Amino acid sequence: MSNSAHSAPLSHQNLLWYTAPATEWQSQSLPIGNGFLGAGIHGGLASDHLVLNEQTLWTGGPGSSEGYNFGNWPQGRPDALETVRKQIERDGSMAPEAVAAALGNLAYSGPLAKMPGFGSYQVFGDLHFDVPDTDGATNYRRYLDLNAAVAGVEYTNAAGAAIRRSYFASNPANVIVCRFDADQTGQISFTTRFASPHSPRLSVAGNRITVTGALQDNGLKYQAQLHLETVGGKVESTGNGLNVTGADHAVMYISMGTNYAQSYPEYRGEDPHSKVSSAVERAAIAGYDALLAEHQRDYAALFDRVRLDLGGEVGGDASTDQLLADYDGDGGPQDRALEQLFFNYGRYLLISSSRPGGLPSNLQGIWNRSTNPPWDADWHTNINVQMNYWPAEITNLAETAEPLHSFVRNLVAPGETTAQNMFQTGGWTVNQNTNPYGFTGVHDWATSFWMPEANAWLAQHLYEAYDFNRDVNFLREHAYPVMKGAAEFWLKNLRIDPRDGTLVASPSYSPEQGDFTAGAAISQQIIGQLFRDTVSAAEMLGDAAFRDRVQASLAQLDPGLAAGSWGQVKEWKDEAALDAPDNTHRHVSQLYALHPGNGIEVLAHPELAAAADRTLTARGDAGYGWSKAWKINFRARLRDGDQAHHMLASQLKTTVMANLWNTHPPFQIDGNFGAASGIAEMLLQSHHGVVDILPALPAAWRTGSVSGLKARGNVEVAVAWVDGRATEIRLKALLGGRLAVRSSLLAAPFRIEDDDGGPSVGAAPNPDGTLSFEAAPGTTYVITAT
Ligand code: FUC
Repeated sequence: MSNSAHSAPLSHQNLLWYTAPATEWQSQSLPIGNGFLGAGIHGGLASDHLVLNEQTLWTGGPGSSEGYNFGNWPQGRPDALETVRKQIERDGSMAPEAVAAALGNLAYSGPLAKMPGFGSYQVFGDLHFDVPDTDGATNYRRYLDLNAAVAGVEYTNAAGAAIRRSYFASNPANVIVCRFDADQTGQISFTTRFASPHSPRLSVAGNRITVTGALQDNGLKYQAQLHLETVGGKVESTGNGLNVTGADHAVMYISMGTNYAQSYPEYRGEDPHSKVSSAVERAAIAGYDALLAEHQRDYAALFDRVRLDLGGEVGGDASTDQLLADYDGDGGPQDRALEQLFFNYGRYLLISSSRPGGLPSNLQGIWNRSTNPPWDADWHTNINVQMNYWPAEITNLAETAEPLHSFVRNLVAPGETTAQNMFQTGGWTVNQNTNPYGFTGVHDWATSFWMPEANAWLAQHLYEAYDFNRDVNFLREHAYPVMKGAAEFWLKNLRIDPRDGTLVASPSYSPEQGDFTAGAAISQQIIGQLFRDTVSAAEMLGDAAFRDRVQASLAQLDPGLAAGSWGQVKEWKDEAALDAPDNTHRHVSQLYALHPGNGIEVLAHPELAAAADRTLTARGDAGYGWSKAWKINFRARLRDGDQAHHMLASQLKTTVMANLWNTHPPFQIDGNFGAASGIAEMLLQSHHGVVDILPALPAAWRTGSVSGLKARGNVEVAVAWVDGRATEIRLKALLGGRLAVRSSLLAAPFRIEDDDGGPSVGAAPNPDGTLSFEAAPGTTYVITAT
């Protein structure tokens, strides 16, 4: 990769900044996070405000005052499922309300009521820093620096001192660090004020504030500690906070914890006190500079792996809200700058909300200001939590997917009980949405309660992780048990369809519209994906007996890929009235096989690609933020760069807020991650055994470069392009073995050599235009035009 392709100043590319304090949390606050602890920073002058979060602070679950049964049916309903299946077989379909009456948890509550004991993600509290004498402040700026993972506020006070507040969330130290300083002595004065809806006890001892309590609903214990260090001035207790007057600078170390543990069935672990105490104590001993250096090493080790240059450049001194307001998609270098920033921000948000040992990133990552957040800020499993993890592997952040993998492994035990309770079969399953307490059963909301295919959709993430890293140990220990349990469930829960003798799921529901039927496209495609992946995995691991069983069912499975009357991919097996060209529903479930599945091979099956294109065109650009983000990925997989870019532009123009959070509306983080994935998929794909370079490059991205993306097979990819054509491709074969690559660069004379200038590997392209060669482990191959 020519380094000159990366000459754009990264600081410019990677800064969100504003000229006024945030006046609203969801659209303006700036998030920091270490995968466990988070803060939404407002940057107010007279009172700065941090909305504090700890990702395990959830109501519901065992011990909930509302009662809790993991969503399982309280009494056995031995005939319920069979009755629904027979009725669907007889009538062809069944209304969602009728199915919910038979299979939902209506026994617990009325229509649209929340499932008792499901709980919701809770804000930890609001920390304010009240600052005296801020009148007359000038040169105000607040920012979030994605290169450093540090947020800050800067201004000049009336005395002419330059004041700086810096905030970061350190993963290794498990603390949020706040530092206030100035370029003159004695200028730092403030009073802390902590408020929480959970009625904690607040105590102050020396320079330490301790916040302790237990959630009223489920008794979950929580604690926060803030430790203050100052130089100069004086510190006094206010009884429930600390007051600093005339200091030269002040540093605060904040840690939070609960006694939640991800362990079925109790979900309780140690009292948080000692973990929280030792985090702040160690941080105070280490001090600000050492913590910052450690934080930046930790963060850069992930963030710096990928660099994207789309030719972005900010003319003048436009702040981020200005960039967004100016954006029209065709606006040249400044629009490219926003697109780069949006991609980098997606990676920043994933690193900040999902780190090994924690829970997966939820509908809001880890950021939440409410006790009653939208959709409980839970994990929706009919696309949303999956979308959060689409960028993890391809943008070289495999570590961030660990929380999802262990979360899914932890769903197996409760999911086995649900499989028994509701389906009377083995294996495991989970439905439409889940919480940190193993909720694998069902709600009662007719149009969004049923999704047993979520077990397979989640298992796909573990297999994909293997496909990227090719670590057979990971496959054996982590992925395969989850996949096998999901496959066992489906082997027992498919029925022979009297219409054509294929195997179908029933009842089957295409999120979140229409009637229940048998064999809707999404059910069939997801189960087909699971079965194909399981066959490959079983093959690899020598589980021949299971491989044969799955293979036999796969041969009989309806693949869910039929073309309909207007050339679309049919959403339902019997074409329904809703499957019409004017249906613009946000879920495009019938294209699961295009993305994130790999059941539609666009180059090998142009007729399927055309049907997918027809479907997508009919669905249009409408939709909430996440839906637009999905469409970037679909269009990328269809190798249609201009349409993919059009959807990215549509998202940036309509469903992105000033702080660049995606909005559904309201704030929902999946669209941030879906867009980062979509941008990566425009530049690199590898889902059909070929490392496909620039498969969907839009005209708007004429010249640019990207490095550090990952392809399946454990290959790190860099590419530079000029005028829409790749000029240099670098493939680092971390594992080695047979590699196949596709690029327009291979259509003209080219050279391929290893990066030591070793001899050309020199193979001629295959008849299909791809190039394959045997890669040596750890070697980088450079392909250039001659
Ligand atoms: C799915 C979507 C909704 C929303 C919710 C959290 O059910 O259909 O639009 O995103 O998840």
